[in-house]
Amino acid sequence: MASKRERSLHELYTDDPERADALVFDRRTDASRRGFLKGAGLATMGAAVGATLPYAANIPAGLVPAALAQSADKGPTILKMDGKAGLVVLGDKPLNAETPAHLMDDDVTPNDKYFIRNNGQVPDPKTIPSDIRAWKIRIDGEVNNPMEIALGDLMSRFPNVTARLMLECGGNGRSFFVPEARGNQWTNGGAGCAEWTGVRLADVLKAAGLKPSAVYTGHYGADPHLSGDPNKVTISRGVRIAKAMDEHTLIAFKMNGQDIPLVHGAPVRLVVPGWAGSSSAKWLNRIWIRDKEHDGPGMTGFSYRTMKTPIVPGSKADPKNTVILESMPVRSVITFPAHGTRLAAGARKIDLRGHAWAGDHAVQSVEISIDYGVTWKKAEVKAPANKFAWQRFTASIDLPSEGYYEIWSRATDTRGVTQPFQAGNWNPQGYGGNPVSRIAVLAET
Ligand SMILES: Nc1nc2c(c(=O)[nH]1)N[C@H]1C(S)=C(S)[C@@H](COP(=O)(O)O)O[C@H]1N2
Ligand SMILES: [Mo]
Repeated sequence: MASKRERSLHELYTDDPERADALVFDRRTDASRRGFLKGAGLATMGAAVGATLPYAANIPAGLVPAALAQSADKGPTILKMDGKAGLVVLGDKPLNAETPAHLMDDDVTPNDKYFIRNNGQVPDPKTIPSDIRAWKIRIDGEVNNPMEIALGDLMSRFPNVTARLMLECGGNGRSFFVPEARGNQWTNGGAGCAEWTGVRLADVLKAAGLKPSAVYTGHYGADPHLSGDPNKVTISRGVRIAKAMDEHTLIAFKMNGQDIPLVHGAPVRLVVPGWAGSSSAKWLNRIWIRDKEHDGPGMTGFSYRTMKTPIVPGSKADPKNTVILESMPVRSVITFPAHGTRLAAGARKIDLRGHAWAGDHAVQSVEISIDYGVTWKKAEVKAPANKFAWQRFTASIDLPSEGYYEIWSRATDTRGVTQPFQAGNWNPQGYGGNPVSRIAVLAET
C-alpha cells in the first residue's frame, strides 16, 4: 500500500484544524462536542476538506461527517506497551485500549492488536507461577463435587479444543450514543477474534456434577481492585447455565497458540463467545455455581444492562426497567481502506474489506452504501471459520467522480436484524450501540 493512501483526511482538513473546526461546528453549544453541523456546515465542510461532496444532497440533517467526527480536540493516544501495536488508549486507570478499525483486518486478531479492557489492576506478574500448570481454579457452589483443580490437571483431564471466538466488550460502540453515555468511549474496536485453546467449561461442570439447583455461574479473577483494597472484588459476572454448557464456552489457556499474555488474563481465562466480554473472566481462579442469578459486582444496577422498554435518551432510568446484556448485537466494521484514506490521483476503485459478527447469531448479509444510505449494494460475505467467529466481507466499489465520500456498511443477522442508522435504545451506561459503520475517503482528480 502506497504511503499516500494512508494519509488522513485530517491532513487536508488542515493547516489550522482548530479554526477549520470552529468554522464547521458551532462551538458555543454542547452539541459541538458531538459535532453537529450548523446550517452553513456543508459548504464549509466542502471547503475545509478541499473537495466536492458528490452526494451532498443526501447527507442527513445533523449528521457528523465521518472525516470530522474525531478531529475536534486532539488525535488519539497510541498505547505504548510491550507486545502491543497501534491500540488507541481510552483510559489508563484502569487501562482500556481499542483496536482502530483498520487494524481489525486480520482473519484472526493477533495478540499485539487485541483490545484491552480492564476494570481493575493488572495482576503483578510475580503472582503468576512460572509453571502455569500450578495455577488453581476452584469450582464450588451448586455442585456435587466441589473441586480445586490445577491448570495442569485441567489441561490433561479434559479434551483440548481450539476455535476462533469473538470476544466483544459490552460497551463496544458506546461513543455513538447521543447524549453521551458514561464509560469508555469505544468506537467499534472493543472486539477481536482470536484463536483460543482450552477445555470446554461444560466438561468441567459435568465433572463437578451440577445439582438441579444450579442455574447461573459466578466468575472470579485474581486482578486487584483499583483501590488496592484486597477485600474488594474488581468484577464478578456470570452467565445462565445454558450458556456455560455451550460447547464453545471455554476455559482457555492459549491465545493464538501462545500462553495468554498477562494483560489478557494469564494464565487462564474464560471465553464466553458472542456475549458481553465482561463475563469472560481473566486471571480465572473461581467459578461459583449459583442457585439464582449471580449478583457479583457488574451484575446489578445499570451494569451490563440495557433498557427493557426504551426511554427518552438521557432521561433518568429505572433499574427495574433493565435486562442483562447477553448476546451482543449485529455489527460490521470496514477494515480496509482505513478511515481517512486519500486515493491516488485518478483512482476510483476500492476493494473494500471488513468483518461482521452478531453475538449468538451468524451474519446473513452485509450491504455497502456510498451515498449516505440512499442506495445499498450487497457485499460478499464468507461463512465463519467456526461458530462464533467473525465473518469476512468484501465489496468492489466504484466511485463515480472525485470528491469526499463516506462509505457505510451495515450487517444483518440471520434473524433479519440490521444495524440501525443511529445507536438506539439509549441506556445510562451505553451498551449495545451498533449503528452503521462509516469511513471517509477522498478521491482526487
Ligand atoms: N478478572 C477480570 N476479567 C475481565 C475483566 C476484568 O476487568 N477483570 N474485564 C472484562 C471485560 S469488561 C472484557 S470486555 C474482557 C476484555 O478482555 P481483553 O482485555 O482480553 O480484551 O475481559 C473481561 N474479563
Ligand atoms: Mo467489557
